Amino acid sequence: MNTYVVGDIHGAYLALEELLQTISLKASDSLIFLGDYVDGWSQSPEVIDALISLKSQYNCIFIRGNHDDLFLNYLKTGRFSQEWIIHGGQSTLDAYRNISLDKLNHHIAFLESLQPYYVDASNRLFLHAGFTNQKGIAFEYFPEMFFWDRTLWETAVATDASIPIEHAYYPMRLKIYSKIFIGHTPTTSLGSTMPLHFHNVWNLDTGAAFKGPLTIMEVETERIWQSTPVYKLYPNENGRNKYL
Ligand SMILES: [Mn+2]
Repeated sequence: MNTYVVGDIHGAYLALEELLQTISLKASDSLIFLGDYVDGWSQSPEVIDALISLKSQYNCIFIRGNHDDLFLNYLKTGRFSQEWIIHGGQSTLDAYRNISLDKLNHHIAFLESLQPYYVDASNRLFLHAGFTNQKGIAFEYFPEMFFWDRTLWETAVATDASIPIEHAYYPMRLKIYSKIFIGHTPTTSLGSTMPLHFHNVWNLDTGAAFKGPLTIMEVETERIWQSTPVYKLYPNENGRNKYL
């Protein structure tokens, strides 16, 4: 029985399918998706259809990403910001232009069902972005930070590896959970297309929306599978790259 955790997908249905075929799931396996299903490549509706279908076959946990929240807000209120349009929202609007009302309602229900975080029996925390309270998720004053924060990741990256965990300088937030799995801040921004690991934080957003691959990791063994770089699967699109 394996548990697989999946990084930011951003509409890259072809990459998701490629990886699911590679890992050949068993009925007893679990999947944890770290959020950002939409905004980027042209197949956001197909990604959500695939996730809904996986839910009927496997134990699945779906975390909420900031892009999923922006899209859901638009669907519920009709309002959106220019920032969202620039950062992938336009591709999602285009892809949903000819969707049936029935399917749209299923997708709204899916987006509303997304979880802010998940903690497993081994005290591993899974969430899209981070948290800000030194005592952990239950004490978060700003729940939107679960899908917007970048300071947890920056703290993990910037904390010198030589500082012992008992030292007064060691960040409190890195002591609470056995491991933390996040997406949100592409590892490509640190020059890597691999998942990156600092202290107890694993970042699985390997820049699928840009020039990186989609990544899946098996939680216990930390074995990694990566798709073809997504921009090669969508040669006639730009994703969230301004210029290719
Ligand atoms: Mn993302």
